[in-house]
Amino acid sequence: MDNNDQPSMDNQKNQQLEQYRVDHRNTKLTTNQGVRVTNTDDSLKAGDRGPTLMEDFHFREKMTHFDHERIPERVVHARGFGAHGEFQVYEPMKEFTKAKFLQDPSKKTPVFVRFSTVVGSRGSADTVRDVRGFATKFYTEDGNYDLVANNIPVFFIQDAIKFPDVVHSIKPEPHNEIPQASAAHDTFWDFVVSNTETAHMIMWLLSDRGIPRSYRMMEGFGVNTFRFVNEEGKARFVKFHWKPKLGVHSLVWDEAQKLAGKDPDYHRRDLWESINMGNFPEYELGVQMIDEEDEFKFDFDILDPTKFWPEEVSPVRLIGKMTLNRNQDNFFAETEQVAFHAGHVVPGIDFSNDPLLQGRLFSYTDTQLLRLSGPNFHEIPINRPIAQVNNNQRDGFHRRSIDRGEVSYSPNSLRNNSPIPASDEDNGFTHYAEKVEGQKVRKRSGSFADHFRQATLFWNSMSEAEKQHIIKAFHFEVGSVRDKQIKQRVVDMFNNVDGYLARQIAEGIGVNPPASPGGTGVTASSPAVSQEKTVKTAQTRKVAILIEEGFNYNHVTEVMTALAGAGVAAELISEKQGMMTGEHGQQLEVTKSYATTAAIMYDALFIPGGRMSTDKLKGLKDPKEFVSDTFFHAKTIGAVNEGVELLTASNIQQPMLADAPQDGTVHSDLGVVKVVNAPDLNAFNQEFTNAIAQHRHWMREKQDTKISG
Ligand code: HDE
Repeated sequence: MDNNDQPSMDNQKNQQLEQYRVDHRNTKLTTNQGVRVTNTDDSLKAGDRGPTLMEDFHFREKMTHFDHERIPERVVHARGFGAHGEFQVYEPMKEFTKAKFLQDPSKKTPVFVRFSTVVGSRGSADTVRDVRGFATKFYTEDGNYDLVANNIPVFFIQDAIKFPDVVHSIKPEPHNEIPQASAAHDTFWDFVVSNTETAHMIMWLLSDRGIPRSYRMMEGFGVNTFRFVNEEGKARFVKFHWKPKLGVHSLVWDEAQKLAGKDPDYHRRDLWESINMGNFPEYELGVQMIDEEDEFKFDFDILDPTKFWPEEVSPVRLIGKMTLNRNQDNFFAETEQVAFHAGHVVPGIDFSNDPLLQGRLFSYTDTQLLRLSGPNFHEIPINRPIAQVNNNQRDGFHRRSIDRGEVSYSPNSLRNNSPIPASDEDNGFTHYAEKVEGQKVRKRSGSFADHFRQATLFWNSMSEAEKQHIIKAFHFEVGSVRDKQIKQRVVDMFNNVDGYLARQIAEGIGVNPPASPGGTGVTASSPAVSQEKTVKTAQTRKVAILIEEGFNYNHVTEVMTALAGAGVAAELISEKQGMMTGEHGQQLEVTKSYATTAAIMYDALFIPGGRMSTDKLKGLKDPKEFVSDTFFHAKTIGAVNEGVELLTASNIQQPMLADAPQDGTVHSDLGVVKVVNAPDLNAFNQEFTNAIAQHRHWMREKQDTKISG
């Protein structure tokens, strides 16, 4: 689908972008100088078999532009995907901040969001285990505000000066550029065991958070501590959150790995298609606030970026909602050229002394100067504020604005000192006048010394299934390390978090269990960090329906109608694409074949009845793989009448699949929903949709399941 067919949203940013959009339909080909070109397939030659002539300006220009059309990728977060949207606050936040975009509930602030992975290069796969970036640019009337967030609330390190080190260690190793987009290698784990402050973030990264199901089902966290400042100049410490309306959901590791091969664009495709279908992703903006007077009341330092503020200690107040409702028109112009900066704040939002944040305030513009070539990238359409820009900055590569007049300095008398410094009445930015004093020291605060207690808190908060996933992730990540002493040191380091965890890690990676019982003694948990109790809905999920000639048409159409009613999309899959005839002659079009899709692309599987169809399905390899993959990935499976036989025919020996349901009653066991000879499918549809809403049936992973031949 072409974006030009999408409804455009009527906001100031969109109107501004409209001036730059170009639609080349029904136009004549020209050079960049606007000269019409008659032929672009043959270069100008001296004789039709002769050499190309230097004077072929069209050839030279076309080739030169091509030769220069790549720019450096981001040093981290290179792979990303963007979308436009709008933000609305729920109620005035005047008491806490003077930020204008947080005052008027009737006002929609345009936003552009870029989601990303951190480690992989621009062409790497979407579903790798990694932190996800979640950067939002708010085009406010007071200038651009960027909330440059991640989907994990804590960071690897406490001081920005270590950022080059941690990034060098996790990126592909420099001698052979292996492995791509992965933390599973020696240099990273060497860094981890040499820097115990990484322990907490590692727990999050190796949890299900590291492999999200969708950008639409991911939280965002500002990580660093900022300040809200109100009209009276009163400040409060603040942490920012994005909470997805669809809940927080993840893939399973096997699925994530297979997807990386079958569909490396899985997450960007999911976002693009959802927006095109009108399933606009929504996220609520949440804030945690701590009064300045309470700065030292916690058993962690609120400026330490390796700590989160547990929601049970500091509740999250939901203050507004963001809706992503328009896909970008051009990936390079928008997603690639957008430049975010944790230091882009507006009056009412200010910084804290968090030493990670302080370093970020330098790094973003610095890297963008190279990546976007010079100091004028704020003039690139996607980066332009909707607020007016007036200053005495001039010249530089690619200057677009034509600044008039002889004056480009301040103060001046020739232009009445314009542009005139803004006053409080103009809502000019005044830095929060925090009192600071101290000696210059290259030192870490003693209040940052505890590296393990919140890691234990996180571990305690995990459900049994989530804990098992973390252990398995350690087995893969650290199991991929070659150096045995690093492996041993991982076990010993994580013994500080939890003894059981460390013993389980040791068991899978061929090193000794820890020598001491381990743990921090923390027994508390923070239920909000577990995904177990997140929002559960079937909305926007995708179901695979397997059919062959002679399928039961009524089953398919009834189930598809019921699913559509619950906001679930379904796709028909068969050995071949094209029209497929049901047992009573009705036809349906199959759009996906086994060659073009796989079970990992869906949230659930449905097999309708039909004698001929089922017999054919039972004789093919791919449908059985659909059953076993869907089963092992703990996703919902539904089958009706003869369709039930495909479950038995798969190579999984499991009563849940094999048991024949009694006539007419719906049989549902850990997300395997079956019915035979029911008068209608109402009860089945209800149960099937409820099961899809569960996202996964993790208890299935605990079952003793055998595989035959
Ligand atoms: Fe970034 N980060 N970062 N970061 N970061 C960049 O800026 C940096 C950190 C985040 O979609 C870079 O333009 C330092 C935390 C996102 O364009 C760079 C430190 C968080 C994105 C940079 C951090 C983030 C970036 C690379 C301190 C979560 C992608 C390209 C140790 C709150 C933005 C660029 C996009 C990108 C530096 C830590 C989020 C090099 C020095 C913590 C989402 O400037």
